[in-house]
Amino acid sequence: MIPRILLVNPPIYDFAAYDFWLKPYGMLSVAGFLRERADFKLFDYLDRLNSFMAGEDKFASDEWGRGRFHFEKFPHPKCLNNIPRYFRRFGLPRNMFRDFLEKENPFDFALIQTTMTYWYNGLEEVIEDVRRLKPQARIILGGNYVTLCSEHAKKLGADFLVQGVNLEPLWEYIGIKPDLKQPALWEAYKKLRVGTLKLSDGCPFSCTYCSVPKVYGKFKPRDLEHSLTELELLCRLGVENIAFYDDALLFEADDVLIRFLEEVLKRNIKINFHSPNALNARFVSRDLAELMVRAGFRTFYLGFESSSPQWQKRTGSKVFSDELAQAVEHFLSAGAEPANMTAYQILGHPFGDIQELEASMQFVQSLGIRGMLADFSPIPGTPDGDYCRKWIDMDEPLMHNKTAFPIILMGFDESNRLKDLQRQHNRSLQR
Ligand code: B12
Ligand code: SF4
Repeated sequence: MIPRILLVNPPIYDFAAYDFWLKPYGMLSVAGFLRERADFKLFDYLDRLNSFMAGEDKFASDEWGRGRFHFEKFPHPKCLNNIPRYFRRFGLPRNMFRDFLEKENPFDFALIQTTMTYWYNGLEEVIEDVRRLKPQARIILGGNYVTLCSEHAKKLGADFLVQGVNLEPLWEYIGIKPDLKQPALWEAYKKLRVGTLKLSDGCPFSCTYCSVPKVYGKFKPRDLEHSLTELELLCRLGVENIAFYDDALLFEADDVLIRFLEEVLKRNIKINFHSPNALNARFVSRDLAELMVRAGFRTFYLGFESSSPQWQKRTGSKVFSDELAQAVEHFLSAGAEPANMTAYQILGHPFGDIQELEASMQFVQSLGIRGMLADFSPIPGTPDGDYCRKWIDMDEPLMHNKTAFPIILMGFDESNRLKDLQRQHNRSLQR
């Protein structure tokens, strides 16, 4: 008998959450390596195609597969009491999971995806239910929260934590040999329209607000054949939109993205690609932009953060303003829709005094594309995150909340004023 493994993507407790191509890709990758060596059942609280949310207009997907989650209002956690926004629980109702567990046979293991550090309330809920209704299952957590807040995660009562990207201890713990050639276990979904891919790990930059360089080390391309196998599987399952989860998708493009996209064209694969995790404008050449548009890229998110040269240099020099302008020009002349191009700018960064955010917003507007204020989440173990100990208790992951931190730093009114200004800029582009 092969072991039975439960896979859970937990609900989100937060002020805001939106299905911006969110998938538990880390957990599905691990499950894929164990394909046919275990019997899997998936419960994804954030699956908008689940019959509970599917069919309701308010949860319908937009043209690129994004949409709203079901939510219930929930009391604020004590430490976030002063944040004047509704606190909510997003995802399928808790009793659906309990009913599901009651009907299932015992599990040997329960794998639970962890994502943002400040989303651990969802894990507590899942762990409590699994412990009560499936006490035989050994609970395993992996992903970003466990990696960045391992001491905190140890207190949640799981049996085993997978920190970082080394999976050897996991294989040893569960006693199954993986097949690392296998694609992620996407077929665990009954119905799937959105998938994710990652062609590489790590990033060559060292931005002072980011955890990626420390967690992943040197930039490393993933095996191209493996990515193509995942792509083919997603196509067979009927996926229409794919979001890349790479941190540096355009780095060493000749060896990574270009080879991948050339195969997409050669195999005549028609799918929409998206880059929610910020492209680096520095690497966008005319030819690369043209290839990306031709191969199916439809939305383009560019990491910009600030037009202030002083801020750019102080935080790692990942991109300068002229590079953003050049990239936008290349994408536009390749045929990208300006309405589908967005530059991210950090809101509530601790060096906000030198960020010149309003000038940055104006600069982005002058390029004819949308801007999006990305609320700053302080991350433990990064220089900027550690600097934030001045204002908040960084050992309490709820305080890393991206909605909360800008309000704590600059006040509710100022944070709202800047968000309104960004909305005005974006509206003026539509005229
Ligand atoms: C994709 C991504 C997103 C996606 C959403 C992902 C999702 N499903 O929710 C988008 C683009 C929407 C996003 C948004 C944001 N993100 Co983000 N994002 C990431 C990214 C690139 C990958 C996360 C991920 O899915 N990893 C899982 C897979 C893909 O990684 P992997 O290496 O293959 O995983 C291996 C191991 O880790 C392990 N593993 C992973 N998961 C699991 C699970 C189990 C059970 C097991 C056993 C093993 C295991 O096995 C895998 C085998 O290869 C990370 C950076 C990074 N590289 O980790 C940042 C990261 C998580 N994001 C971050 C930030 C700051 C944000 C934003 C706040 C940015 C902003 N200001 O808008 C927002 C917040 C959104 C919100 N609603 O609150 C921070 C973390 C912040 C925090 N406090 O936790 C990170 C770490 C980047 C950084 N700057 O350092 N993000
Ligand atoms: S370029 Fe992006 S992924 Fe790389 S260190 Fe900077 S913020 Fe992190």
